[in-house]
Amino acid sequence: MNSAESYSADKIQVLKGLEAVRKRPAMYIGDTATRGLHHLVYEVVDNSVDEAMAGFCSRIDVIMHEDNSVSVKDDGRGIPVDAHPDYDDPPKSALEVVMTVLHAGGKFSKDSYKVSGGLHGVGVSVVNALSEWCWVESAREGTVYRQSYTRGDPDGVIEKVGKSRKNSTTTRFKPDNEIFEEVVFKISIIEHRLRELAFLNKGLLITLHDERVEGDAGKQEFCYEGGLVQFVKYLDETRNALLLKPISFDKERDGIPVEVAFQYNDSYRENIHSYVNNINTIEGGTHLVGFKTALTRTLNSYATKAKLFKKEGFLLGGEDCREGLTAIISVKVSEPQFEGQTKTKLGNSEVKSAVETITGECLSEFLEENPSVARRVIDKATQAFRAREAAKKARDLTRRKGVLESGGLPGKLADCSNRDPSVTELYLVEGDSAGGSAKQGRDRRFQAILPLRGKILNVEKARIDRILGNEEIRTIISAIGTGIGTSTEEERSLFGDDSNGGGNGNGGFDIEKLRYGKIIIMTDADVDGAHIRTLLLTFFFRYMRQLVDQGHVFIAQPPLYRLKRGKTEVYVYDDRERDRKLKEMGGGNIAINRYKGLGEMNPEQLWSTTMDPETRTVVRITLDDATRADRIFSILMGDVVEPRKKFIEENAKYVKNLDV
Ligand code: 0RA
Repeated sequence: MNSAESYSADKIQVLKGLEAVRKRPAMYIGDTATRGLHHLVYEVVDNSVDEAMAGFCSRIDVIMHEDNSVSVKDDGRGIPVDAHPDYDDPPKSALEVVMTVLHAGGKFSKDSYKVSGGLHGVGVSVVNALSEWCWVESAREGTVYRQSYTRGDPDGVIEKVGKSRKNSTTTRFKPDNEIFEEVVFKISIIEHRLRELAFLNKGLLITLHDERVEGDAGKQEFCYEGGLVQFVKYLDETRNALLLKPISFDKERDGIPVEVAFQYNDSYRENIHSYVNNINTIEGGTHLVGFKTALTRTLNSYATKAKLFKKEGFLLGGEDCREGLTAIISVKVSEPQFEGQTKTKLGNSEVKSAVETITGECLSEFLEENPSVARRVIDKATQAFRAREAAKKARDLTRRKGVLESGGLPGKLADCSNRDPSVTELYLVEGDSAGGSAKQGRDRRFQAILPLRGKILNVEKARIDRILGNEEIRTIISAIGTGIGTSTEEERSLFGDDSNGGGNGNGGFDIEKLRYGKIIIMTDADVDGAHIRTLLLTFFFRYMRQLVDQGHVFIAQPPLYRLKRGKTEVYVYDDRERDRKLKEMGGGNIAINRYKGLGEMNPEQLWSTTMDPETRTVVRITLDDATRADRIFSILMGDVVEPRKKFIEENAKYVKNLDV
């Protein structure tokens, strides 16, 4: 899609120096924890994907090396090495400028790339600055050039190091442990992003080799000729599809390429993911609004014309048309404006009409040509409409009872005295007996306790009316105070701002009404506990998504063992720590007490091991990744058994810390 016009170094714009990056890394990559660490890889890979989007690269090879360095090789044109016109004293190659000058890169110059990844696009110089060491090899016109760097500074000038018949770029870097809290890459995170990129760029081959794993087990390949259609199938692997195959189209309008694929399944949830220049727009935006508007309008006008509605003048609502919908919308925009809290909401208004027009035209054509498919979709949406009416009645009932309003706090809740959510905490505790201990052990000034009896409803398998009919869930909702919304970010974006979860007409989610800044899930360290935890997380993810997004949800970490010798008592939180401590204590005469449930601890023990902010550990739940989380929840909570078995087997070793 790009002109093959020869590059000249002066297209690279120079904005700023690099020192700032090492001083304030979080400004550039978000944080210096797991998320930021993995951003480094995304940044480097995105540059290669840009080269692929420009039509010059068909293969990207990513290797996680044993020393925790990463290399990324692509078969594109190679980074130019000619002298950069802005640097003559001393002279610098374009490659050196790309690697050492902040915000330098062809991608920032409008005409050298038609589109480019905007969000991760902080520039590969940021990766260089945050690496203990880094090197780049660019193979161009037969020669391999190389330059290496230490913490962003060149070790020397660019050198010719060999010959190559093919052009390519290879970047290898090792994240600096002076900067990052965590320098070990998680293959599952990298793998997810590479797969996503392969789905979004059909035909592009991306390989991943984890050299930390022996043999072929560490090797994977991602390449999807079917692109978004395969992406939708992948997301819906655990669901029952309604249509034989996803509906899809791929068209350009006003210079904006638009790709869409979607399928309906027999669930009640809407699952739409949108992308701009390969970046997941978590907060949605104009492309999404364009799609939704066109979907609702086109289904209604088709059904009306085909006389599929019984009552004249009847119209389906937007959410009816999206019940059980899984969709991917991917657009390429040359100058994307990102807005919103996390800068993942597309603002360009011209994109709305491009997506809306294309979706409208292509979908009505498809419906005309496939009347039986059309009827199925309309039937599904009509059923959704009826269920929504039933839910409204159920909700009015519960609202009359006052459960969803603030003020009517549940009787089981032992509230705290402080009202300031910046300090208050709500413990959701498994079982009445542990709940009792927690109530006695807590600091009642800022810690509230809500005991939960048994398992809460699996919201993944229930429609909203049943969910609201569930006693345990209603109690949780009223204790937290925010109300609920539909879970999807898209829904929020449709309602314009983040204060309204909206959508199901269930009163909406209002973060301002949050009564506790920390919602802490405290369950037993056994299978049932893990299940209850997952049920609660699923509920928060689907119906109080902002709580999760904004980091309000935590998991308590109760100890697994108490080791006791004489008067010395030590609590340990996993088997490894137990063995280490046993060794430290010198073996012999140590009583090992395994806690099967929270209920086995007395109030003081529970306080000191699990609830005292001075000494406890709580794990914050983060959802970096909506598609990954969605898949994991649907695998764990959905109907189809096989993928769940497989997932649990594969992840058995991580079950203690299932981070989604
Ligand atoms: C600007 C111009 C040209 C290549 C690239 C950027 C380029 C950058 C990266 C980063 C990773 N892989 C890359 N591959 C290419 C070349 C222009 C030309 O040869 O005419």
